[in-house]
Amino acid sequence: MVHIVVDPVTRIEGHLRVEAEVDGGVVTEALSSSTMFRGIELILRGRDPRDAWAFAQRICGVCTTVHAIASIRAVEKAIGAVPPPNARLLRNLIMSAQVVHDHVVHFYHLHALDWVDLVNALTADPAKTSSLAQSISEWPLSSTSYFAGVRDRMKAFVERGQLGIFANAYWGHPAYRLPPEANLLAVSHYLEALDFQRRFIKIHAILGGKNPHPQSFLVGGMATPVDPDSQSALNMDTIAALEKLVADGMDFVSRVYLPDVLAIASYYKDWTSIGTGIGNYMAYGDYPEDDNENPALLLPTGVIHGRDLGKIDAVDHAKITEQIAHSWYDYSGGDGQALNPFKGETTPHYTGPKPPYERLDVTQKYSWIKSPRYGDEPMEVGPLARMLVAYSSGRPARVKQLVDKVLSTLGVGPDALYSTLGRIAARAIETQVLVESMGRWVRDLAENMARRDFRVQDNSKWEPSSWPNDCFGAGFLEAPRGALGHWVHISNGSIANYQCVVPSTWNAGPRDATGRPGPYEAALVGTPVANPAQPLEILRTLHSFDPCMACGVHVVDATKRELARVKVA
Ligand code: NFE
Ligand code: MG
Repeated sequence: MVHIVVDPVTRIEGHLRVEAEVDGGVVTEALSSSTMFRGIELILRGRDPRDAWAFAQRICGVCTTVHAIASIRAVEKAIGAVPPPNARLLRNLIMSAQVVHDHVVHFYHLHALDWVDLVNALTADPAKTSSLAQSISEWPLSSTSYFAGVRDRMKAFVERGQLGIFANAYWGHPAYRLPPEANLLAVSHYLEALDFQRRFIKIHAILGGKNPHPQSFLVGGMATPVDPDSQSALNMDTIAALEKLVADGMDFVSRVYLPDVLAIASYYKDWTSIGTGIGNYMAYGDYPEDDNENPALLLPTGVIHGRDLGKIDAVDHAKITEQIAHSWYDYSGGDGQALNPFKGETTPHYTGPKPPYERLDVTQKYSWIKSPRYGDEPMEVGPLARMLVAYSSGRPARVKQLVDKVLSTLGVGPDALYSTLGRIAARAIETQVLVESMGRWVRDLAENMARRDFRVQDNSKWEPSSWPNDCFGAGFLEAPRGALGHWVHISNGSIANYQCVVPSTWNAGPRDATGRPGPYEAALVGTPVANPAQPLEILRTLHSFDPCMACGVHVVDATKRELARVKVA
C-alpha cells in the first residue's frame, strides 16, 4: 500500500489537494480537499442586491460571468423582475461564449498534456503528421512544412532548456500512448488554441466590454444598448462581427477540437471504463429559448440515479442541501445537519493540521468545500451530466446525433460515457452544440432589432420600494463545470443571507455525514497508477472534471499574515 499526496494539483483553477491509497497498482481510496477558504458569501451580506452580481462574479476568473448571471437570476426571482427577450439572447450569447471558450481552453491547455507527450512529439515525422492530420479533418493548417515548423520551434525550446511551464511534467511516462505524429498534431493545436482563446472571447468584449468579468449585467436585463442607428450600441456592424466570430469559432471546434478528441480517444479506449465514480448525474438545464415563465431550455434539466438512463427525474430544488460533517465549518444547529441553501450558514472553523502536513485524517474534517447532496445523494454535475440528460431525453436531437456519432466512431456503447474519457467527449460534444446555437441567437437578436424591439431591461422593479420587505430567490444556471445555484434572502432592501453551491462544490466535495465519498473521491477509486512517484493517471481522472477550487474558496493565509488591504473611498 502506497500513500500518494498530490498538492497542489496543477492545471486547474485554485487549490486542490488529493490523497490516494494505491494497492497493487490501483487507487483503492481517495480524499479530495480544498485547502483555501471562500468568503464571498459573507462579503455579500448587508449589500444592495442589485450590486451582488459584480461581487459574486469575482468568485472566479475562469468561469467568469456565470456567477454574475446566477446572482442576477436569484435577485430577479426574489423581486419579480422579468428580463425582456433581448436580454435573454444577450445572456445566452455571453454564457455560451464562456462555455465554448472554457471547454477549448480546458481540453488543450489544462488537460491535453495528460494524454499528449510533448517531448515525444519532437521525434515525429512531419510528412506522416500531415497525412494523419488530413485523414481526420479538412483543417487547412496541415502541410508537412507547417508541422516541421512547429516541431523545430519546440525543439529549439527544449534544446535551450526553456521548457518553462512544461518543465516538470511526466514526459516519457509509460501511460502515454500516442505515436509521435499524433503528439505533434496535438501540440500544434495546443498552440493554435492559444490564438483561438484570444479571438473567440472578443464576443465578451463586444457584449460586455471586457473579459474576464463582462460589465454589462443589470438586474432586470442587460446594460448592453441595442440600436441599429447608434454607433455606440449593438448595431448591424457589431452583429456582423459577432456572426464572423461565431463562424470562426465553429470552424475551430468542428474541424480541430472534436476531431482531436476522437483521434486521441482512439488510443486510450481503456479509459472508457476508468473513472466512473458515483453514477448519479444532475443538470439544472439552461439556455432559455423563449420568454415564458417556464421557458423551453436548449439543454434540458434532469436527475439520473445509478446510471439509469431510462428514468430521468425532474430536479426539485428543495431537495438540495449542504452537509459539513467533513468540512471546516460550524452549523449553529449542530454539524450533523443538512441545510437547504435558503437556510444555509457559512461559519468557517478550521480544525485541520497546521500546514505543511503529511496527511489529512479522513475521519475528521478535511476540506473547505462542503458536501452538497440532492435528496441525500451525491451528484456528479458538468458536461457529462448535461449530455447524459439530453441524450436520454432525446432533446436537443443534435446531442443524440453527436453522441451516437462519437460512440460509433470509437466502436463503444453508451456505457463508455460513464468514465474519464466520457467526460472529455461530452465536453467536446457540448461545445459543438453550443457554438451551433450561438449563430441562431445572434440572428434572433438581429431580427428583434429589425423589428425595432430595442428593450434590454425591465426596470419596473428597480426601486427597492417596489420589493416585498422580505423575499427569497434562487438562480440556477449551467456553468462550464456544471450545475450552479445562488440563493438570496433579501430583507428590507438588503441582502440578509447569500449562499452559492457551485459545480466544483458538487464534484470536489468531501465525504458526507454517512461517510459516502464525493464524485472526485469516488471516480479516483479503480484508477491504475503505474508509478506512484508520477501519478499521471490520477491527474487524468481529476482533470476530466475540470476542477475549479477558486469557485469554492477565497484567499486566506493560515499564518494570519495580511495579504492585501483594500480601501474603499
Ligand atoms: Ni471557477 Fe465554476 C464553473 C462555477 S466551478 S469555474 O464552471 O460556477 O465549478
Ligand atoms: Mg457555498
